[in-house]
Parts: sequence; C-alpha cells; structure tokens
Amino acid sequence: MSIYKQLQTAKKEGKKKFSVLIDPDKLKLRDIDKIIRLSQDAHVDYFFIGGSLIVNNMLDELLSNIKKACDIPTVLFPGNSFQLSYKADAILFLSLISGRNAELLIGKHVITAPYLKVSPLEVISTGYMLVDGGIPTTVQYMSNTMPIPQNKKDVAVCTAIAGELLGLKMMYMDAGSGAKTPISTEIIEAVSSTIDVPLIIGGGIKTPEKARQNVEAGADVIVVGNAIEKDPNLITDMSIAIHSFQNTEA
Ligand code: 1GP
Repeated sequence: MSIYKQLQTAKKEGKKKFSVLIDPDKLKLRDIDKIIRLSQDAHVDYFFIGGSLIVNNMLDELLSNIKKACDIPTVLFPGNSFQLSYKADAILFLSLISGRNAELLIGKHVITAPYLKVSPLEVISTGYMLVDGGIPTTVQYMSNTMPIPQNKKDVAVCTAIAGELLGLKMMYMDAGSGAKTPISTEIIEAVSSTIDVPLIIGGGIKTPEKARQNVEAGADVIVVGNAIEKDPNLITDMSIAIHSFQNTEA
C-alpha cells in the first residue's frame, strides 16, 4: 500500500502516526543505530529525512543504512531541491503556501518535476505552512517568508482550505525545527476540523504530553526531530502517547 493510502486509511480509522525527523547534518553516525533500534521497538511509522541545509553528502548513505537495518519507510522532507535521493520511499513535494515566495510555491517544483516524474519515489504533494514558533527559525530565514502568527487562526484555516482546494494531498503545519513555542492546540483543532486531507504537525514538540495533546486536537502525524536528537530514549514514550490515542478513545 502506498504511504499516502496508509495515511488516508489511518485518518479514516482515527489512528495516529509518528514520524521521527532525521537531519543528516546534525546526526552523528553512531547515534543513528540507537535511533533506528529504538524506533523499530517503538513501532515508529516513518522516518522523515531532511534539513534546511544538508552540507554533508550523507543522504544516500544514511538512507542505505536505514534500509539495511529496518523496514520503517523513509520519506524525504527536503529543505531544498538538492536533497533528492532515489533510495527513499517517498518525497513530500512541498509548496510553501504560508509564504509569498514564488520560488517555493512553484519555481523549484518546475526544476525538479522532470526528475521526480521518472523517479521511483512516491511523490506526495504537501501544503507546507510555517507557523510562528516564538523564535526566528532556519526555515523562515532560508525561505525569506513570514510565518503565520499563532494568534491568526483564521489565516491558518483559510490557507489550509486553499491548499486543499488546489489539490494538495496533505497539509504540514510546522513551527520550524527547534521552535520555542510549538503550534497551539487551538490552531490544530481549527485547521483539522476544516480540512479532509491528513494533517502533519511538527516543530518544537518536546514532550509526549504535547504530542498527545496534538493528536487529541486532530493532528494525524506528529513529527519530532530536535528533542529526539537530544534524547533518543524519548522515542518510546512519544510513540506510546501518539499510538495509544485510538485505544483510549474507543
Ligand atoms: C521541523 O517539524 C520538524 O521541520 C520538527 O521540528 O526538530 O523542533 O522537532 P523539531
């Protein structure tokens, strides 16, 4: 089953997914084995692979190592058009719909389109919405766009509706990696109750409690990067908090 189909089915059944974000630049190779092992034991659903820069050339190697060690699907979450690899299972084809930078709305897509068209990757068009996370994030700086303020719930809702009407298959609301303030449950609730496509939430999620609140508010996929880089053991409790949602609701 394709990853997108899995996400749609899970959404229909009220099941939540947990994705561990791996930034090849930040990760020390010796940590990856621990993260893979813990992720496998905790039934992590996906590895999102990406970062704003990726200055080393470890992307292919990292993907091969993950493939060799486990069967958790890998999804590219590219910070720019150079972060492409056929070794992943899927790619989030991101359009930065919260911003007004034409290059990131459609420009880069035109450049990468012919490569993706012939690639074996599952391409999932995704509306990327940057929400203010309390500190200027790398994405904000690199994309030269303004995030949606946390108190402008209506702007977030209308942006997500527009993305869905344009045919984007998922929405990713992100406070940016290392955000001080993660996205509020109010915005998650408002957006999730208005759209039908899967909703991914990430940025600054540091505790299993916050992950849990987010899925209760309607998030379908929770992405955690920084907190896990600092303490890989968090994977277990995060996974329980996210995956147990269905059970307690039933
Ligand atoms: C960033 O949503 C991801 O794009 C994850 O953020 O690294 O803060 O968990 P963190």
